[in-house]
Amino acid sequence: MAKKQVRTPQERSADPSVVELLQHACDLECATTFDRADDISPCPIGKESKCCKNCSMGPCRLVRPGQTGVCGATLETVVARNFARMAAAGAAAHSDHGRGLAYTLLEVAEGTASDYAIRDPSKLKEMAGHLGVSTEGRSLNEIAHDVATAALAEFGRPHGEVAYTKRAPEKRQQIWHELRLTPRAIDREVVEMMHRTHMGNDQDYEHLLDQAMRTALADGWGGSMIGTDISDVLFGTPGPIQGEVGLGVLSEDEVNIVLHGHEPTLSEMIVIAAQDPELIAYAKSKGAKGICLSGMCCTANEIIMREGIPTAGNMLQQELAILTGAVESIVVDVQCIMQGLVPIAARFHTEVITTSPKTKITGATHIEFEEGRALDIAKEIIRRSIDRFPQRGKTYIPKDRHMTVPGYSHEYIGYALGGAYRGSFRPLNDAIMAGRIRGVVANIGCTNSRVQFEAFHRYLVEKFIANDILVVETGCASIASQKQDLMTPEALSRAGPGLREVCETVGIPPVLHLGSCVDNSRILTVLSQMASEGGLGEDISDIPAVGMAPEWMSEKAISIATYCVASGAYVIMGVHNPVEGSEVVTEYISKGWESKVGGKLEFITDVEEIFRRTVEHIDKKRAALGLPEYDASKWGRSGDARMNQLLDLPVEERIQAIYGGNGNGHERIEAAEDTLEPVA
Ligand code: NFS
Repeated sequence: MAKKQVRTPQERSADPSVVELLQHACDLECATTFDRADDISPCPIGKESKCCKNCSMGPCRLVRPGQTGVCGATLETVVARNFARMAAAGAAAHSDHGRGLAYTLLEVAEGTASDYAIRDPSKLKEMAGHLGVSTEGRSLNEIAHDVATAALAEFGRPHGEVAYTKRAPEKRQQIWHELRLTPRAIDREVVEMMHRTHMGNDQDYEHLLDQAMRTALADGWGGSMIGTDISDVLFGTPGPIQGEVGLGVLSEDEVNIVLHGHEPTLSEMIVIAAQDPELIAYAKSKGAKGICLSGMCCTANEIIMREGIPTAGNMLQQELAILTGAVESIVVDVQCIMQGLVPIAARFHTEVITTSPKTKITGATHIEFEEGRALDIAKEIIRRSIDRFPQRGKTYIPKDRHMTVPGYSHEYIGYALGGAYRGSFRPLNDAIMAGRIRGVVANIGCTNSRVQFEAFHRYLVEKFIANDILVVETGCASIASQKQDLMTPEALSRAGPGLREVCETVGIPPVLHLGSCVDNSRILTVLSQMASEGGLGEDISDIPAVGMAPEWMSEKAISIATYCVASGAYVIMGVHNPVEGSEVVTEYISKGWESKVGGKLEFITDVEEIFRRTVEHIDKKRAALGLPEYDASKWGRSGDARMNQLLDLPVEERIQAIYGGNGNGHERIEAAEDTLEPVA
């Protein structure tokens, strides 16, 4: 038998601070997800999705040409069913998160969750407009009550269609209607997907995969969008804010509490509780200098963009945070939480605290969160964490912290581009039309211990901006870029000349942080607004843009990819192709979906190929719109960079450079004066 290959820390990670901690883990003989990935080779049959275990006549492994399952299911059916179930699970996770927030809003309106408040009334009114709730002469609480009720009804509405789908461009809505892809109710699509993939139902791969699109659309334009909107209503719509990222944000002399998971309801309360003078004094009484909160994964995105709380890291850094020995507690709610946290925490003084009624982990402490007692529970969690501080042993915190400016909601992008009264995407469309910005990439999704940590994110994002492609990011991908200093004004020195000019003019970095993974719905909104603005076609599929998740791992990423495709986007995913077992299905989700909905999904594992195909697609879309060919040499002669160069020149030369050689400013004024009639 071939010996298992064990990767070196350098082969496992492109992030030097992670390499350092992986070396530390080796010294401590502490196994992490990277060790487990080396230890368990992926099942070759499952990896290609050639296994069906949807009934007890199986599991059936379809490994010979033409082989079918015991029921007669073909390879295409099995592969399509497996993929469709992944999309349904992802859609369920995001949407249930959205539903949780809708219940919180309802409690706020009813006065049973008094620790929360409505922080963005205008967003609430905007939601009311989308959901058909009247606002005229009504109190905020009355509106919030009806908005929450209407949002909850979207999950199980018996008739009609998911209301937020009307936020898509007209043309997109028509495509969905013609193909019967418009989701009817959020839960209904997930349930129907599970029903259809049960033994003995839908056995046509195209039909199954089309329902996967409808289910995913119920996520993107339903559950996730509701999640984003209500988070903004309750906790504030994000705007740019300065923060810090990296495991180095953990404090040597304060109580470290890492907030990990997804839903902002708990984390926002802990942020408030951590400022309580009594608790700070209590921390000091235990020998600590104070309380240091940091975020992990999507919770990190939620609290850095609204509260400026530093981000410790992304998905694959959760175990490593504990390995620093400096973490008193890691407080988790739902999603992307590794069970591996518990045995690692047992080696240190760290307590793993689960808080969601939906998630318990054997060996962790469970303190169940209730919206009605939110602040009290948050204080209890902090107190417990402080109690652990005196048990802290030797620490090993990497010196890795980076400045960042996250928090670009679509509202803020519109404001940055057009100002408070004329918020607009016009300047962005114009910049793309002129070719200053070649196109847009949405780089999203996870990190994955099967591939070198962050290697693809780091390489691709840097290369995109150098080629004048604006990058927007969410989730763990965004944390990778923040650790690479790509979300700062200084990052403009790494951008191409055209992109740099635009970013300098409007004052944005070349890589924009749009939030957590449910906030991919913000990307749908940005794309819809760009399509409606004019000049870039009439639909999302016309825009020179590509979505990607080069290091994806979760089913949520499959749902996101599928709703982006169904919304008209080209989406590239890395790591491996989960439908590899069937060439027919692989072809269908690419060329088949493209001819049907204008978007396509491809799995590409070569980083250069991802770059090449992205640029090819962007340039193809530019050509289809009749836009000028991208030419970097045309740009870089305006904006702050140009002004700085000009300031070094003598005045005459400066004027010459600004107004051009043939007819400079002075000459033009003189020529104009010659044409004037002398004054009598
Ligand atoms: Ni998104 Fe957020 Fe990260 Fe992947 Fe998990 S944290 S919801 S799924 S791993 S990006």
